[in-house]
Order: sequence, then C-alpha cells, then structure tokens
Amino acid sequence: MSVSSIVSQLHRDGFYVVDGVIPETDVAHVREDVVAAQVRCNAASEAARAATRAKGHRVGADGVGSLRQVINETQVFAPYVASRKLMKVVDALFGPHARVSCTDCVINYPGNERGYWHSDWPYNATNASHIPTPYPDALMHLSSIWMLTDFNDQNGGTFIVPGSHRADNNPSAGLMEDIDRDAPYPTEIQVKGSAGSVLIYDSRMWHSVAPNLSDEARVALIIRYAPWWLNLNPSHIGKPEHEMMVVETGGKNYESQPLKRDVFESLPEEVKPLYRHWVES
Ligand SMILES: O=C(O)CCC(=O)C(=O)O
Repeated sequence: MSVSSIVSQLHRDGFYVVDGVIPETDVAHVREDVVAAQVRCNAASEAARAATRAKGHRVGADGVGSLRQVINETQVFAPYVASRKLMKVVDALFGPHARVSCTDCVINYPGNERGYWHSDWPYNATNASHIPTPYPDALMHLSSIWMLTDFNDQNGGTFIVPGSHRADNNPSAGLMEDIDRDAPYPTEIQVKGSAGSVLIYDSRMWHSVAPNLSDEARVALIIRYAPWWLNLNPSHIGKPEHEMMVVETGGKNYESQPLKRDVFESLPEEVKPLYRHWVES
C-alpha cells in the first residue's frame, strides 16, 4: 500500500498492520533474545511494578511480563527500528527529526488477565503526565506493537477499538459514563498478524491487553515514535520534568532509563538519530 493510503487509514481507523518488518528468517532469533533479556531482568522489573502498585497505582495486567528500555539489554532488533517500511510513515506524519520515545517488551504468558482500556502516553490519564481532555484532534504520537510471535484471538492479539482515536477522551481514568474500562467494548476487535509484522496506531486509540488462552507465550516489542516537538522529558528518568511531575507528586508514569552510552554507540548509523536525545551523560 502507498504511504499516503497508510496515512489515510491511520487517520480514518487509527491503526494499520505493516507486514514483514522483521523478515521471517530472523524473527525467531529476535524473539529468543528479547525473551531471554526479559527473563534475565524479570526480578528487577517485577519489583518496580510491585512498588508502583503498592502506591495504589494501576499498572499492567497480571501474567504479563515486561521490560522497559529492553534495547539496553539486547540490540538484536535495533536494525529494524529505522526500517524504511516504518520510517516512510513516520516521516510522512511528523517530518524529519522524529524520535523514539519508548522501547519496551511485553510478554503475555498463558493465562494472563485482560487489561484495562487506555490510550498511550501522553493520553493515559492514570499517568502523572498526561494531556488534559478534551484532546485536540491531531495525531501527535505513533505507537507500535511488534509481533515477535503470531498474534491471534487465542494468544492475546491486542484488543483495539477502531475509530476511538478521534474521541476527545479515553476510559483509562475510569470516569467515562457508561464505559467500564475493564469490560469488553461493543466494537472491539482483536489484532491479528504474523510474526515480524508491526501494528502501528495513533497513540490516542483505545486498546487493552487481551488474555492469552493458548499454551505458548505471546511476545511483543512496544516502540513509539514522536515528533521532535513533543516534550518527552516527563517520561525520562533523570530529567527535571520527570522529577517534578512524577517523583515529587508520588505519581506513576510511563518512564524509562536513558540508553547506555556504549549501547547507543553500537547502534546502526540510521538508528542513532532516533535515540540521540535519550543517552546517558
Ligand atoms: O501487548 C499488548 O497487546 C498491549 C500493550 C499495551 O497495552 C500498551 O503497550 O500500552
């Protein structure tokens, strides 16, 4: 499909699945490295989630493993982050100098619970830093979920509500009349695709973790692309806005450590500009 058709579909439906970003021949290797990194760092990542939950905040869903800034642990997927298949869309939406704002992984283990309807940062109202409603009707942040296993309705292909990106609010705070953020939504669909494909969506689109009813883990990367003018500092540990808006308020946020310097230096040249804003000093 042409770039302009993809952009039109993003504006109309809120999402699009880009096939074959990671070639079939490489995807098993990428998946194995990402899972190994998550398992290696599991105790630390679980402790961070437990501490956030202990403060009374809503975070994640039981049975879902995650690792923030997984690129600090494995760079196996780095060559694809600036894939032309994705960057031509990012460039068409945001112009030059776009930046990556999130590089995490999520693993839905068999039997995980359903998540709650939300939009991604900066629209998730459970986060200390979020845009107040009503939202302006503009695509300001592009989220993506990378399928490192096939996604289907058995193993927890993400629930989405097509068209919800045009709403001026989302159910994350649990305050929308007649909408239970934990319950199925009448027009929800489940994203399906083969391993190596990438779901791209307007970060405003309502989505939620789906239960994995299969007996194999469902593995994904979460990568987000932002225009240069979107202030990412509230979600960057160590930046003054993060200190002021998240630490000092006792809130929770989408947040990540910067890239390690040696990791940044090892990245492919075309990927470095996407991370240059977010490297340890
Ligand atoms: O892993 C999924 O299917 C959904 C992930 C999600 O909700 C998110 O990244 O905000």
